[in-house]
Amino acid sequence: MTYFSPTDLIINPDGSSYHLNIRPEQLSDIIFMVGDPERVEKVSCHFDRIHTKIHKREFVSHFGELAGKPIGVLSSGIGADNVEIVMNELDALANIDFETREEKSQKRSLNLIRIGTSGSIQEDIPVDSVLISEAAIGFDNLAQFYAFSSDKSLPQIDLDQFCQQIGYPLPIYGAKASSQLVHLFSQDAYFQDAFLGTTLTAPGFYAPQGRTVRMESILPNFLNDCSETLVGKSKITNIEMETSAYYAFSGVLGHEMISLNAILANRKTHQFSSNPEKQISQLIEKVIALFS
Ligand code: R1P
Ligand code: URA
Repeated sequence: MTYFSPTDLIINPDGSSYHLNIRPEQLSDIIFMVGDPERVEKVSCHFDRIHTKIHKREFVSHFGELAGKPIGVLSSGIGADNVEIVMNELDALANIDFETREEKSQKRSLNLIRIGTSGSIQEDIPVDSVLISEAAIGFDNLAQFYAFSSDKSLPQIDLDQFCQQIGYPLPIYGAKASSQLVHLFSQDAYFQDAFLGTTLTAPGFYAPQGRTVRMESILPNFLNDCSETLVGKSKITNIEMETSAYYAFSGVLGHEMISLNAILANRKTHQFSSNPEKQISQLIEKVIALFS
């Protein structure tokens, strides 16, 4: 069995993981993932009981029970780089024995549900709608640090044609949602109006999402290029900042992951939601209803 040293897998003196501060026995199999630390309470207020609250940096987690099942919610803060920390530590909590620092022989698979926000890049996906990401395209550079990025046995998205046509000198990778969670959500009455789409994960909010405020982008046609160029037979539907990393790491580590997006902006029509808090609350309520 592989041994993970105290500098590869850092465990705090209280037996918790380095950044998340969660101890293995506190982890639930179902965890709602949010970006904003303040969103954690907006989710956990729907639990039947909360028994654990943890807070370190942007990583806030609450664990409790919902409909008789252990349940959790955890914030990652903004960005794929945070997701890299979150996924490594969640998986370690599930699949590494913190006493022996060795991988467990029996693997545990977590069900992770991102309740996030995003901007649409297609005119017909309006502000205040909900979008389920079936697949994600990562413009962040995380995957290239991991050997799995060249593993052809993993679910792949064929990006060759997209990369050729778009012609950007950027490393791009693709990853897919858990098909069983896509089935669960897309068949559910609460999600019957939701769009299914292909999400672009950007390594920033402004130029990497085609926004120009005072600094010019090197890619002035970014939004049009991305909204018109086909990925296989699909068009990219929306942009946010975490999903590709979640899908890539979940796929490799054997966890089930789905990313749900409250669409707050439509970049084609230049509209922004008049009540973003209401949209995210409504999405939270739908997710909670499905698990109740
Ligand atoms: C940017 O405002 C943030 O909002 C989106 C993006 O992915 C990014 O994290 O998601 P959350 O609302 O879940 O944070
Ligand atoms: N989150 C993003 O990352 N982009 C948007 O346009 C809206 C929310």
